[in-house]
Amino acid sequence: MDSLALYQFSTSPFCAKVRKILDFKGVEYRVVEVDYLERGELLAASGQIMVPALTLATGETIVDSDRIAARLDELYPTPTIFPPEWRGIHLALARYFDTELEDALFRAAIPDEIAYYARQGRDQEAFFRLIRERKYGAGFCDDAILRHGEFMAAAHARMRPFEDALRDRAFLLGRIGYADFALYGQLNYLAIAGELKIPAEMERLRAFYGRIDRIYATLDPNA
Ligand SMILES: N[C@@H](CCC(=O)N[C@@H](CS)C(=O)NCC(=O)O)C(=O)O
Repeated sequence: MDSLALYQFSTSPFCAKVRKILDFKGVEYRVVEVDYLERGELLAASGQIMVPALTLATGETIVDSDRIAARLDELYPTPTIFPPEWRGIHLALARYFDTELEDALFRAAIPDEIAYYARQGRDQEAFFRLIRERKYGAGFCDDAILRHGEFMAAAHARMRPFEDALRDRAFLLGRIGYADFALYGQLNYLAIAGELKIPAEMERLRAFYGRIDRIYATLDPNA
């Protein structure tokens, strides 16, 4: 049986979420890092150009992190990411992270994401800017660089309730589940530069991020 293949951009919060769910379930997979400019293999596998896309052992490829997560939980039910009775709450919280929190963190991370793509090449950076500016308007990226402090403060305000909620628990709803993986994925925006930029005073969120980040290490015999 072929191992699974995860098509990803390593900076993508939705891909980080799926990676950690696979790690949590102990499922073997290979990562296909998709070049921002050259998406032919992704297109051939999935019929579209967005990540994450996951090719299953059957050869079927699914897209969209919510759909991938639901399918993985059916195929590999233990350990579950949807604790009994809590599925709806996990999905609702994850929806908040993947929309409202994503919007704030994505803006705050623009300088780091541009620097990341600039390291891949000038064409990659230019294409990244083009895609963003087509969606958000001309000058969006340079404006986000200028307003970085303001955007970071707005992101911190959206993170604060979750820092508070982790006061006496390791995971958001007690037992680990889908919402935790979604929050981890979005916090990944603050790790694009290679250092963790969750502010030092949000020590519970920093510990939470590390707790989920290390799931891989505990499963990898070579780690
Ligand atoms: N709702 C989708 C969102 C996926 C998404 O927005 N993917 C982004 C990367 S984070 C993408 O592929 N964007 C295409 C591009 O930047 O050209 C999911 O949950 O998987």
